[in-house]
Amino acid sequence: MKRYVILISGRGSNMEALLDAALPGLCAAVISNRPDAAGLAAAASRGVGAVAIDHRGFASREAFDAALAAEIERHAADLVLLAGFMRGLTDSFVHRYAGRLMNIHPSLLPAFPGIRTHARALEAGVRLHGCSVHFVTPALDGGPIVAQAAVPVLAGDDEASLGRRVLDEEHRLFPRVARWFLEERLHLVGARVQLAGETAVGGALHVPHAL
Ligand code: NHR
Ligand code: GAR
Repeated sequence: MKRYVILISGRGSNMEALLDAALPGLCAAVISNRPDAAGLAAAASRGVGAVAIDHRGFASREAFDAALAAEIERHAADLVLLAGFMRGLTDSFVHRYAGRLMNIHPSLLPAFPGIRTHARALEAGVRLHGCSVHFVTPALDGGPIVAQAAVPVLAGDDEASLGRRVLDEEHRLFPRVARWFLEERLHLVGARVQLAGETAVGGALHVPHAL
């Protein structure tokens, strides 16, 4: 059975969706860079080890990332999932976990990397918004995209209503992708994502409901 760890910074609803999905792997730990992250208690209540490594206690990004990697190594993780993790990671950390480090981002990348994605989608007037799971590379939110889920932007949407619709899809998408990886169907080959045994999906906008 493969082992995975989840990195969070806050609420942890994506982490809860992963833990509740009965994935074919062992969640060895949940690690937060913020000691006050609500998700730490939610992990502990599910019997998963919860660890805080406060980034403010380190003199540099390199030193924080080294401590983070040491903790991940302690758990012998095969897969590292960023679920609302809000610290940019150094190139050396990203290279160490190349091909086994994935992030869920609340936009249809490459549109709206970075923060305030829902507000920026509304300002831009896009009719479709959503979320993306990508392998992490040094370029922030720029790594190879594995899967996306789209939602319509509705008349009268505000940041909260649109964000809620996207978050519901995040909770479906990330466990689905994590399962592919744990089943050894998903691989990063160079800069290309390979998914074995994918079912052909016809027509438009059947993602994620037809996955
Ligand atoms: N690291 C690398 N190298 N590459 C990516 O693609 C990464 C990453 C680390 C995190 C998640 C990401 C997102 O989904 C992620 C992707 C935070 C920042 C950031 O700049 C950037 C991207 C993401 C998350 N954070 C500030 C920083 O100074 C801190 C903000 C805060 O603490 O609130 O690191 O969007
Ligand atoms: C999620 O919407 C996630 O996609 C986003 O933060 C939220 C975390 O919620 N991630 C980023 O914006 C990364 N920069 P959660 O803690 O309840 O999973």
